[in-house]
Amino acid sequence: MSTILVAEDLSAVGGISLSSALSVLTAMQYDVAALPTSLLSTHTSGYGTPATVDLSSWLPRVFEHWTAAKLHFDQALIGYVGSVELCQLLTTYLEQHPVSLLVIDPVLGDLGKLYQGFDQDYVDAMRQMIKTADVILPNTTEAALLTDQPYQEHPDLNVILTALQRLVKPGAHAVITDVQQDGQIGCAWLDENQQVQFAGQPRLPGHYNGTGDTLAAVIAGLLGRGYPLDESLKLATQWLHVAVSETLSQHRSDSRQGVALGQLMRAILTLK
Ligand code: PXL
Repeated sequence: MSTILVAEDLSAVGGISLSSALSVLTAMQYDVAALPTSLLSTHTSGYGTPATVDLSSWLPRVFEHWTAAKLHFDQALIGYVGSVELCQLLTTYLEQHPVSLLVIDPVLGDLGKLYQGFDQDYVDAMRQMIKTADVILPNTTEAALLTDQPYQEHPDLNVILTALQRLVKPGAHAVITDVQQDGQIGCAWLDENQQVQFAGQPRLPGHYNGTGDTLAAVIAGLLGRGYPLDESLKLATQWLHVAVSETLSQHRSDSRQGVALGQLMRAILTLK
């Protein structure tokens, strides 16, 4: 069994981030070290201002303990972090305890806007942190913020992916996760010949919180299990389509809740 460190917020209500990643990666047969980077009563989209606990004085104690206990993680997934200081703490720990695969979802915003509580300093800290990643998974909003370009719902993929590739180390991959093309939504990346590739599924109506968090967990899980990048992105996009379809079919009364995970779990369990 592989070990994976997942560092992102634990939002008690909303079914996103760590709650979703823990389910997905456990189903994918990982031993998950679930490290909350901050505690929130809900996520920050739609419930008003959450009650939060800043964990920046706890994290160094966690890392000290893990170091003393000689713990090793095979891979890591970083999602929503929450502050510049926390980004720096995580980067330092992972520099001192390298993993064989580091996936970073540089969670900053969505639909052209920064999430509540984030500012330009935080964008700069994220730009620093992604230099250490093997794979980054921004959405189009985050891709624009990281590359300092105005947000466009339909950016020139060649231009923006090339700009993102300049922000990561050689050999690392930048993948934009919410690209819309011809009625489809999915992932875009540059292949080894610098050609734009796209893996998409028919776009279903609505906007679902936490889709990016769940997608990132699935992609990190597949890559760690040895699936090549293109196959991982195709499969992850198909499975997220299944999850969003299930969510739609539930006719939920509270649209703030993250995507349904039941059918996605079933799909994951078909993996050999
Ligand atoms: O899905 C991204 C995300 C993660 N974590 C928290 C959030 C959001 C988006 O709103 O608020 C706490």
